[in-house]
Amino acid sequence: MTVGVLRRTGAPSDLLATIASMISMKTLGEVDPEIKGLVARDLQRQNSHIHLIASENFTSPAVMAASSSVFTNKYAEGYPNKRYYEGCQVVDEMETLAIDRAKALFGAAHANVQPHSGSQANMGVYLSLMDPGDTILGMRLDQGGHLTHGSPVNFSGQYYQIVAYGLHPETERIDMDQVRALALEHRPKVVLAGYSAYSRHLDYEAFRSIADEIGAVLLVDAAHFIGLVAGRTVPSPVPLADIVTATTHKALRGPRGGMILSSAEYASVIDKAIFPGGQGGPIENQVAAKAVAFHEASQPEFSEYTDQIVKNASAMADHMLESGVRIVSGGTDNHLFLMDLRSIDEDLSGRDAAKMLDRIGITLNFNSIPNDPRKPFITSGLRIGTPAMTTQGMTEAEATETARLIVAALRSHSDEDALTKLAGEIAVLAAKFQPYPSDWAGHLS
Ligand code: DSN
Repeated sequence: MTVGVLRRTGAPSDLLATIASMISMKTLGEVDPEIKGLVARDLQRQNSHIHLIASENFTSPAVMAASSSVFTNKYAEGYPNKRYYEGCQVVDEMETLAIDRAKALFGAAHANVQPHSGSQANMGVYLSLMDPGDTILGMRLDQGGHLTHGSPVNFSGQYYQIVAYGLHPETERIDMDQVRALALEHRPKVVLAGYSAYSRHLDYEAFRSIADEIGAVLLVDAAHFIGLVAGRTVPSPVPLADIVTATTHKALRGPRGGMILSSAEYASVIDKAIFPGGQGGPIENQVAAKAVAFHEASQPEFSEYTDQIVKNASAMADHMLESGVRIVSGGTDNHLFLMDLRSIDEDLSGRDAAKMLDRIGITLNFNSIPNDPRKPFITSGLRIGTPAMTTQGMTEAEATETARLIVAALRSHSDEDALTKLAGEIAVLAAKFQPYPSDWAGHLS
């Protein structure tokens, strides 16, 4: 029974007050101090470290405001003007705006902004193009690919035949001769280009020509670098690929979520594969936040930001190479690179190194390197990415200094006194480049 009904039936005022409080405008701190405290602690963690996880970033308060807006209350299964629920007039306008902004930003004929994540975007594309047992040609996870590109522990490897390519053993660049040979031998329905740990440009022309040779669909998973594409810092896959999947929360600096761009030919099958094929109701508050991110990414200053991401990654990789650290594929063209820790200390694993660095104020992730002798949960590598540190305001000078601090810490990993001193230097640097004001709550109210 609602407060309004109780009021009309003359219910006592303390009962009315109790019921009304259930939908009152109390703040997070008043309702749930425990969660508020955890938010505050993570804000403090985010504000006090240097952040180098290649897939993370800091969103603007505008993105967060849309993400936590009343659109969270709306069910809108379907697409604009074709919904299974009433009351979608405003949501339709908002989702249409998000779609139009994505199409304009990336020059795509079609955009689906409903995927809850990059993995769901990839699943949607697979559902739209393949039957179980069909073949897909993608990059091996341990060579820089992604779980959804055919890992045996992922749906992609369990429902589809996977043929996997890797890096050339000498150049550590994608071996396009191998890609072509595998394509001709196995005739996959889908040729997939994309990565989560590869530091070089993809050769879209070569992938396109291989896909054309065997009549396959060319899918580019741009989750990692779609932000760099938005800023025009790296070449766009959109003109050459049939379909591009992406996330919105990495270099693009939007809310957590996914999207799919495609030519007009695939629009209808993709939309059906996302809803009703793979998902139910879209998370419209996240769609609104994606729209805000597309707007932010279309501003001229976003290109300056994405150019700086790449400059920072190059500055870090250059310093490491000069310090004698081995970098997979010899450097970087994008926002990330992989360090081979064996060039610092054969006995130091990626996992131990990452934990030690996080403890002294630098947050990144351990990562397999090509042909890694260690298991994926141990590894011999670290992945370094610069989108978040660039949002923190760092440029080449700080990127080089951060690389110096990392190498010094890794070389002194068992010397607690040296690590304590380095932690002090890192804290001073991080304090100058906090992503958010220290006196902010970390949430909207
Ligand atoms: N987890 C993402 C990454 O870190 O690259 C990929 O899904």
